[in-house]
Amino acid sequence: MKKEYTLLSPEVAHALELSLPVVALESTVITHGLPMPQNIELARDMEAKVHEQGVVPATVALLGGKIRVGINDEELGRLATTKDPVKVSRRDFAKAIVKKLDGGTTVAGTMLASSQVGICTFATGGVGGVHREGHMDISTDLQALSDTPMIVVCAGAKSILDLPATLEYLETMAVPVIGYQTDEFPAFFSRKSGLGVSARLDTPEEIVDFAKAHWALGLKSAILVTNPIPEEYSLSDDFINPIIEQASQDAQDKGIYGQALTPFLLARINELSEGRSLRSNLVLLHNNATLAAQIAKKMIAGEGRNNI
Ligand code: PSU
Ligand code: MN
Repeated sequence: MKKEYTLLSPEVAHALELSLPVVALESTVITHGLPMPQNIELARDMEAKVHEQGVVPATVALLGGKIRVGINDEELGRLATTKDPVKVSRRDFAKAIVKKLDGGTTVAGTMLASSQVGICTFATGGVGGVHREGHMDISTDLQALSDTPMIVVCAGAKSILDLPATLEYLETMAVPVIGYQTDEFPAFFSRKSGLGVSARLDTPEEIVDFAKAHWALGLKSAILVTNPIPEEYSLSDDFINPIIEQASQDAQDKGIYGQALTPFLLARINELSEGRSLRSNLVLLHNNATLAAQIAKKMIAGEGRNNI
C-alpha cells in the first residue's frame, strides 16, 4: 500500500516492526452500525479487550482522506461524530482519498487496509452477505473474503441476509467457515441458524493450524471464524425474527437499497427491539475481539510474525 495514502499509529507501527501480535478492527460499526454514544464506547471497549490479551488493536478508518491503521482516542471521537461519514468498502477508498473525507471501513475495506500492512487477524460483529431483498445485492465483504488471506472473527451473519445463499457463495469462493466450539453457523443474535459450518474447531491453536494448512496450499481466501454469541445474551428467534422481517419489509416499502440498506436494517432492528438487540450486539463484539486477540497471539507464537 502506498505510504502517502496510509498512516500507521505509533503503537501499531511499533508492534508490526517487532512482530508483536496485532488485531484489526473495523469502523463502519462506529460510523453506520451503532447509535451515539454506544458507538464510541464500543470502539473503546473492543480495543480494551484486545489490549487485555496483551495484543495491539488497530482500528482502521479514513480521516481527512488518509487511510489510518490505528487511531487515538481523540480521532475515534471525531470519527464517531463526523457529519455524513462515508461507508468505505473497496470501491470507496479512492473517493474518500481524493475528496479528503472521513469514513468508516467495512469488513472488506478493513481487510484491504490491514492486510496490506501485514496484519492477518481481524475482529468484527457480522459480515455482509447476500441480501434477501432481491436487488442482486451481494456485499463486497464476500469478495474480500475470497481473495484476502486473513483470519476474520465474526458472530456469523444476521438473518437480515439470505444465509443459505451467503454460505453457498463462500463455498464457491473457497472460504472455510469455521464454527468455534460449534457445529452450527451462528446467526449473530442467535447461536443457531439450522445451517452447518465447513469445520468445527475448538481452540485458537487449532484455528491457527487450520489457517496454515489452508494457505500452505496456495489458497488466498480468508478463514471465516464464526463465534456464537454467549448463551445468556442470545435473543430468541421468536423475539428477533419478526423484528428482522419487519425491518426487511420496511426497507422494501421505502425503496432502500445499495450501501444504505445494511445501516437502515441495523438501525430499524435497534428501534423495533427497543434497544434489546444493542446489548447483545455489544457483547458479541467484545467476545469476538477477545477471541481474535487469542488467535493473533498463537499465530505469533508459532510463526514469529503477523503474516503467515
Ligand atoms: N452487519 C452487521 N453489522 C454491521 C455491518 C454488517 O450486523 O455493522 C457492517 C459491516 O461493516 C459490514 C458492512 O462489512 O456492514 C456490510 O455492508 P454492505 O452489506 O453494504 O456491504
Ligand atoms: Mn450491498
